[in-house]
Amino acid sequence: MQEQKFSRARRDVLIGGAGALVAASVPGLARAGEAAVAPKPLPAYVAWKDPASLIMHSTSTLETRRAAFGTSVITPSEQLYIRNNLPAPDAAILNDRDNWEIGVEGVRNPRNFTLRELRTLGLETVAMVLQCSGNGRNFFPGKPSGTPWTVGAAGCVVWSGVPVRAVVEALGGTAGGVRFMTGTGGEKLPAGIDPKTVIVERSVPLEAMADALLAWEMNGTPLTLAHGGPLRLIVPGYTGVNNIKYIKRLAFTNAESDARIMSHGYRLTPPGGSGDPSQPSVQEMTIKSWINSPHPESGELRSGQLQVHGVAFGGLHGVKRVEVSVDGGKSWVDARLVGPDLGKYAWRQFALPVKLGPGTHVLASRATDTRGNVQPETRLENQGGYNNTSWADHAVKVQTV
Ligand SMILES: Nc1nc2c(c(=O)[nH]1)N[C@H]1C(S)=C(S)[C@@H](COP(=O)(O)O)O[C@H]1N2
Ligand SMILES: [Mo]
Repeated sequence: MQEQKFSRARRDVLIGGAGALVAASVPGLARAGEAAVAPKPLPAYVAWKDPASLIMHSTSTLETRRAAFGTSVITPSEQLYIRNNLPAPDAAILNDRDNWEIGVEGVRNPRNFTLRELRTLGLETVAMVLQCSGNGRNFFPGKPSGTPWTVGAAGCVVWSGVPVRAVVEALGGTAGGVRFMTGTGGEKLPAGIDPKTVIVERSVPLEAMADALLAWEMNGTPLTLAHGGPLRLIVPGYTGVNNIKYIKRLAFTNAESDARIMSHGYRLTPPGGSGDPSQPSVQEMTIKSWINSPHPESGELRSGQLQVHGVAFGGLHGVKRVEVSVDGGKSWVDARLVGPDLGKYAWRQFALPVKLGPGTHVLASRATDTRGNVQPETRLENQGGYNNTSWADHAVKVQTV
C-alpha cells in the first residue's frame, strides 16, 4: 500500500515536485479553544480550495473539517478532500482537454479515444459519495500507519460524463472471459522505481461497469487537475481509490491488476500482518453515517433545544433509515431524512431536534440501507485501518451548560 510504502517525508518530496507552494496569505483558522497559528499555505494544485474548511495532513492529503460539512447534500468542490498517491501531473494536461487520450482494451475492437470523441458517445450524471478507504482510520485505537482521517475524507459530489457501457458498446462489447474493469492513472512515474510499485492502477469486478462513468465534469464545472481532470473513472459505490484520476487506460481484463496498489495495497489485512493478494480487497462501501453537528469542536453548548444533523450513505444501496441516540447508544430515535434524494449512490442528510439537559452527552447515529443492513457498532479490525463504519467510533461527545 502506498501509504505505508513511503515514509510521509518521502511522499512529500515526491508530491513537492508537482508545483511550487503558493506564497499568498491564507485566512486564519483560529477556532474555539485553539490558538491562532498561521496555517500552512495550500499547495499550488489546490490553491483554489477553501483553506478554512480543510485540514492539511500533507500536501497530498487534505481532509474536510467535520464542522465544514453543510446541510445541503452536495459538498462544494472547494471543500472536498484530496488524496494523491503520486504527485498530480503537470497542470499543462488541462490546456487541451479535448485531445486527452484514453486507450480502451479488452473489448472486441480496442482503440484509443480522445475526450472530444467520448463526448459524442453518451452522457450521464450521477451524484455519488467519494470516500477514501481509510476514512475513519484515526478512530482505530492501534493508530494504523497512513493518513489519520476522521470523517472528512469523503464528500458527495455530482459527476458528469459518458457511461462506460456506452463506450464498450461502441467497441463491440467486452472480449470473452473478462472479469474485471481495470483503470490506470496518467501520472508520470518517478524514475528509478519499478513502475508496478507506484502506478495507480485498480481493478473492480466487471459488474461495476453498469453504473461507471468516464467523467469530465464535477459539480458543474470541468474537472480540476486536483480531482482528476481532464478525465476520471467514476465507480459509484466503490471506495475512493477505485475512481482513477487522469485516466489514460481502461482495460477489461481476466485478472486483477498486478500493480502493488491492487495486489498488496488496500487489503483487509489482519492486525499485525502485511497485505497480500489472498486477503479481501477494499472495494465496495457499506452502510455508514455520522453526525456533523454538534461536533467535537463545538465547545460548550447551551442546554435545551438542539438540532442534530449529519450524513448517511449506503455504498451500493440507498439509505432507508437513520436513528440517533443521545445516550451513547442505549436508546435510539428515528431521525428525519432531509432534502432531495439524489439516488442510491449519494448521501442523505438527516436531522433530529433534541432537548438536552446540562451535562455530558454522547450522540451517535446509526443508519440502515434499503436491504436492511444496519451500520455496525464496532469496526472490523484490520492493519490498514480501512472501512471504518462503526457508529460507536463516529459518536460525538458534547458538553452542555
Ligand atoms: N490517478 C490517481 N487516481 C486516484 C488516486 C491517485 O493517487 N492517482 N488516489 C485515489 C484515492 S486513494 C482516493 S481516496 C481518491 C481521492 O480523490 P480526490 O483527491 O479527488 O478527493 O482518488 C483516487 N484516485
Ligand atoms: Mo484513498
